[in-house]
Amino acid sequence: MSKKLLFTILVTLVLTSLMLSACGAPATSAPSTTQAPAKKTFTYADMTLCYPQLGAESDWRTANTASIKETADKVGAKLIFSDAQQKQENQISAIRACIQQGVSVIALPPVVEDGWDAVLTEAKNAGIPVIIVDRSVSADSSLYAAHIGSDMKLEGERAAAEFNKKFPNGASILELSGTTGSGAAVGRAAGLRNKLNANIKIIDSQTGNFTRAEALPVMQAFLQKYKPGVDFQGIFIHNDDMGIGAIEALKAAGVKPGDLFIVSVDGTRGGFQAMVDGWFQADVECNPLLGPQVFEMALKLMNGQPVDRETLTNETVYYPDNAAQLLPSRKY
Ligand code: GZL
Repeated sequence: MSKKLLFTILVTLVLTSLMLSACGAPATSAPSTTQAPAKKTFTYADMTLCYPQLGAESDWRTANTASIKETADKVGAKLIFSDAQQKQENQISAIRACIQQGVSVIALPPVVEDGWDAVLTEAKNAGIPVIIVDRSVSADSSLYAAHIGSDMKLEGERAAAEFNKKFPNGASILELSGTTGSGAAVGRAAGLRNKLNANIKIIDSQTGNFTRAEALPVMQAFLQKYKPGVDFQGIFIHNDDMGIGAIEALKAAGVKPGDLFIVSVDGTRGGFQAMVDGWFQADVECNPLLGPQVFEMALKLMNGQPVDRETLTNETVYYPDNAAQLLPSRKY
């Protein structure tokens, strides 16, 4: 073979291979020796979930804590749990400790709406996803992955509907509100005012911080100022525990079950008993059993799967007419 022909063949081969590689030759190119490692799928056994619980102020909170702990045990995930005794600074310290520890996910039940931006930014910078649980936060939604909880404003609107139904010709009511600045109290108060008929007046509102102990003196002070049945005909109470504290003061003042139209929130066993005893005329459901949803979402976040930004619990209103029948089967 002449040198010229050999040279032409070589040049053609080189040009062809250059052209093929420029067009990203797929199938004929030799397999790469450095295949990307298969992406690991995390399981609950790989999960460490941080739950800086806000406190132990109510039966609702006790049930919420139990739901989280029982779910962690059931799925086999590691749980870092703490009780902030209703103090935001304690929740923030607990979150920072979890960030230091490099947990998989933080699930935060915020005691109040404001003041979370800095610590949520720290979690984001550490690459730890945050699920807001139960109450809401005012922080920018880019600072957390999702919210799972109740529609507190709707709960307030449902309470308003009960007063509107009971008092078509108008009335005066008191409000015993939850923790000042909490998403639950803010939402319920707003919802009540959104839907209450104009002829029903809220003549006073004080916080009982969601506890029986703090609601008792508030109700006593109300009874010093206002004559039950005369100055006011009803009370909106933001949770059953405060309602039970208020009942103690009402009893001491000689008020009888049914003298006042009382609407509470949560639907705990204590609330159901207050309906059986005739003290509450309606109890707006607020469900604390969020454990399964929280852990399911946390695992999705660990595996980079998409999650719903907002998951609101489907809830109802409970009434005295079947409270005795339902009480034995109540889960909280
Ligand atoms: C509501 C929750 C409230 C309950 C109270 O989702 O945050 O806090 O209504 C509890 O009983 O203390």
